[in-house]
Amino acid sequence: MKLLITGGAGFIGSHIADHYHAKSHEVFVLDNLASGHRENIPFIDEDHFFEVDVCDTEKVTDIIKLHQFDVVIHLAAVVSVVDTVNQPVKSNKVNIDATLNLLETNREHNPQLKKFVFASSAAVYGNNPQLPKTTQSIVQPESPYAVQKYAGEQYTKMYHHLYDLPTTALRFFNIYGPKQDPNSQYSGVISIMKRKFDNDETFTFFGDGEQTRDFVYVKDLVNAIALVVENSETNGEVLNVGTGNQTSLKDIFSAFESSYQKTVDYQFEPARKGDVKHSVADVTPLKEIGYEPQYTINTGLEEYLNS
Ligand code: UD2
Repeated sequence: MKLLITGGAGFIGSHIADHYHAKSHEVFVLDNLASGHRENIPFIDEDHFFEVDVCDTEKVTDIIKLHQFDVVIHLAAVVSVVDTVNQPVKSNKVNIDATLNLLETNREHNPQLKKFVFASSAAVYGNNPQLPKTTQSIVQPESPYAVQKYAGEQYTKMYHHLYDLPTTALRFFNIYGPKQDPNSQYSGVISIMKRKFDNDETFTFFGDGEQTRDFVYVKDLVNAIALVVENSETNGEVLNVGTGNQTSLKDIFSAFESSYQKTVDYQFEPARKGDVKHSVADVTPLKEIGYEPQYTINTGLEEYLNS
């Protein structure tokens, strides 16, 4: 298969690229390296790497026209909630306009397309307290990021219903694993905790540490995507990608202590504004197409912390 992964030099994209490259598929990556890193994908040669902004409609269209990809996995985005709060208009261009353009370009110029996957987010649920979160749950976007992801997934879905494009949107829950960037205070909490344990620094719990998340090891996410890519029954669907299990931050901290055989100092600060107390995905629809997470939080952390 010939695949295009937008945002393929990022944390998640590079794992997807690795998966398909290792299976001898022809993988192309499009990334402007704003938050991705070329070093994440050393196995992708220059002929398969486009250092292009996903907003550059002309270049993106030329690439699609020329290569006629079987599969497009669209991850390129402003991924930081805070960046979208600071730059709502600019991030709207990347997260909504570029998504719409990519869909449209594929509709117009790529008749052989077998699957278009869009990365949405559990952020669309906002503070809706209903658990587990199902795709039937009410959405309550509370940031430009969440609004933009919701718009992107709805366009993605609509392109199937209106134009028969083979699309699927996936709402990612809390993904963690190697190559996740811990450098912002809004990076994934597990990557932050790892850095604190590596450097013997103080970890800060925002809130009481009892908050829970559905943490997904990145390799389980890759497997979920691979299943969706092969499954035409998911066309026009929006699916959660979680594990169906929730783990508290305190339990994650204890798992780190066991793995590192030491502890680090910790402190408590008030919960972040808009923070969700509990989050867990209903993954029944994904399981119906054969998904079964291969990693528990303990085995995922073990692999991550020893990588
Ligand atoms: C996730 C997404 C975010 C958005 C949001 C929507 C990630 C990395 N972030 O945020 O983009 O989609 O879901 O709901 O997937 N925490 C600490 N100490 C720290 C860092 C975090 O206590 O140093 C807490 C944080 O306040 C939260 C929990 O850990 O209660 C998880 O934080 P996160 O930023 O990893 O993920 P989340 O679910 O808030």
